[in-house]
Amino acid sequence: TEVIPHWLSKQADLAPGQTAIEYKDSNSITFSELEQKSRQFARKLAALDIRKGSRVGVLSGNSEAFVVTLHALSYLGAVAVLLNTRLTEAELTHQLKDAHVTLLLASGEAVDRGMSFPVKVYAMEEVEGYGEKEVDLAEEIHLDDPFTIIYTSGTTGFPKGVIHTYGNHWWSAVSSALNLGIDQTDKWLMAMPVFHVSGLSILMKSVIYGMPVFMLEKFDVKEVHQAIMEKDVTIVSVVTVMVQRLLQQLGDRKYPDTFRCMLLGGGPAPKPLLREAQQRNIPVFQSYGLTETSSQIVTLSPKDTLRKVGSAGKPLMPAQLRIVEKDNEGIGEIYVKGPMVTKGYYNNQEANEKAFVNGWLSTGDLGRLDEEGFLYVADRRKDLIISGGENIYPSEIESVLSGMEQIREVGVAGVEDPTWGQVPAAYVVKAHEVSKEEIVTYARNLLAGYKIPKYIHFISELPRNASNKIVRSALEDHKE
Ligand code: S0N
Ligand code: AMP
Ligand code: MG
Ligand code: MG
Ligand code: MG
Repeated sequence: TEVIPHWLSKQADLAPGQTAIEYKDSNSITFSELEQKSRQFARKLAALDIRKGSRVGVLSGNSEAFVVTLHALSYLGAVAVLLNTRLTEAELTHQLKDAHVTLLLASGEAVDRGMSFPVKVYAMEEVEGYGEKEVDLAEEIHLDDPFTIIYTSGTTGFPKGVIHTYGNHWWSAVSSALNLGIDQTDKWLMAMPVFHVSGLSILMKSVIYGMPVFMLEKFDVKEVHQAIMEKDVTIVSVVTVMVQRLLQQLGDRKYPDTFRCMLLGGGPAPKPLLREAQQRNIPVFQSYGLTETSSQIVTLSPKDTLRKVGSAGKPLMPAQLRIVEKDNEGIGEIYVKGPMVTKGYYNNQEANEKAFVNGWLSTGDLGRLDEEGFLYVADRRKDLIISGGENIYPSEIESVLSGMEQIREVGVAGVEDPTWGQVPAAYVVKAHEVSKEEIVTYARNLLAGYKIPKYIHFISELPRNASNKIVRSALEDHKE
C-alpha cells in the first residue's frame, strides 16, 4: 500500500507559519500550532485507550476542537465516525451501535443536549484538561487505511456507514485541484458542516494543499457574505438554498474579482438560479458528488454554464462515469469509479454486494450524458428527498410513523418547496383517531427536524401497484 508522510506533520514542516484555520474574529492558527495541538490531544486521547483501529464517534459542529480531534485521531490510527448534530438520540444511537463505536467525543454544546448513548461520552473540552500518555504517534499515513466513517441513508433499511480511507480523501483533494487549480492566495470558506463530506473535504484539502480555511460555526448568510466581501476568501462550498440566500444578501453589489469559485453540490439546482448567477458574474461551479465519492466527482466550470445550464459537468481527471441500462431518452443509472470512491460500507456485506459491480459504484441516481459527455442528473428519483442538502428517504419516515399505534399505514413523498427544494409530506391511513399534532410530536422524538413531514394528509388507502408496493409518485394525487 502507498505510504506518505503524515500530512499535518509534513505541512507543519513545509509551511509552519502558514494559516491553517482563520475565524471570523480574525483569530487564526498556523499549521505548526495545529500540529502541536493535535499531537498533544492525541496523547490525551491515548490515555482513554484510543488506539489504532478504534472507532471513535465525534459529535460536533464546526470548531477548532473538531479539527484538532480529527487530526489527533489520525495520529493514533483511530477511525473517526462523524455524526450529524441534527439527529435525535435514537438516530445517533443506531449509528453508534452499527459502527461499533467504543467511545464518543462530543462538543460541550452536544453534551448539553442531555441525550444518553450506549457508549461512554467525553466532552472534547473536558479531555483538553486530561494528562498525556506517552505513545508513538503515526509518522506516516497508509493510504489504504480507513480514516473516517460518515452515515448516509439508503433506499431501504437503516443508514449505511461510508468508509473513507486516507487515499479516498487524498485523491479527492488532488482531483479537485487538478480541476480548479491551486492558487497561492486561496482561502476556502467553510460553512458546510464538518460531519458531511461537503465540510470534511475542505479540511482535507486544507492539510493536503497547505491552504487556509476560513471556518464558520455554521452557515449564517450575513457572515458568509461578509467573509466573501472582506476576508479575501477565494472559494466557498454551498448547497442551493445557500446560493439563494447569498444572492438576496448580495443585492446589487458585486463580489470581489479575487473570489473565484462557488462550489455548488449536494443536490439539484434550479436553472433560473444558475442563469441568474451567471448573469451576475458569480463563478458557480455546479457539481455532482456523494458521500461515497468523498466530495464532488463531476464538476461544471462557469465557462460552460450558459451552454450547458443544468449539467453537473464532466468527471474529474482520475474518475470514470457511465450510464447503465439507458432508456430511449438515454437516461439510466449513474455508475462511477475512481480512487476517491469508497471501497465500501462498514460492516454491511449486503449493501456492498448491491452497490459494487466490477469495481464500479452504482449510485442509485439517474442521469444521461450529452453528445459531448456532460452529465445531466435526472430529476426522477421518487425514493429520495433532498431538503436543503440533507437527504431524506421516505422509507425511513414511513417505518418510524408506522410504529404509531393509531396509524395503520403511511406513505411519504417529496413535494416541491421554494426554500428547501423539496420537503417530505406524509399520507396517513388511520387505525384510530389521531391528530396531525400528535403525529408530529411522536416523530420529533425519533427523527431529525428536517425529516419531520411538513404536510400530513389523512387518506383512506394508499395507492399500490400490482406487487402491492406503495406508489409514492401517486400519493399526492391520492389526497382527499
Ligand atoms: C442550509 C442549512 C444551513 C440550513 O440550516 P439553518 O438555516 O442553519 O437552520 P437552523 O437554524 O439550524 O434550524 C432552523 C430550522 O430549520 C430546519 N432545517 C435546517 N436545515 C434544514 C434542511 N436542510 N431542510 C429542512 N429543514 C431544515 C431545522 O430543523 C430547524 O427547524 P426545527 O426547529 O423545526 O427543527 C443546513 O441545512 C445545511 O447546512 N445544509 C447543508 C448540508 C450539507 O452539507 N449537505 C451536503 C451533503 N452532501 C455531501 O456532502 C456530498 C456532496 C458534496 O461533497 C458537496 C456538497 C456541497 C458543496 C460541495 C460539495 C463538495 O463536493 O465538496
Ligand atoms: P449524500 O451522499 O448524502 O451526500 O447525497 C448525494 C446525493 O445528492 C446524490 O446521490 C444525488 O442524489 C444528489 N445530488 C448530488 N449532486 C447532485 C446534482 N448535481 N443534481 C442532482 N442531484 C444531486
Ligand atoms: Mg447518499
Ligand atoms: Mg441540515
Ligand atoms: Mg401501526
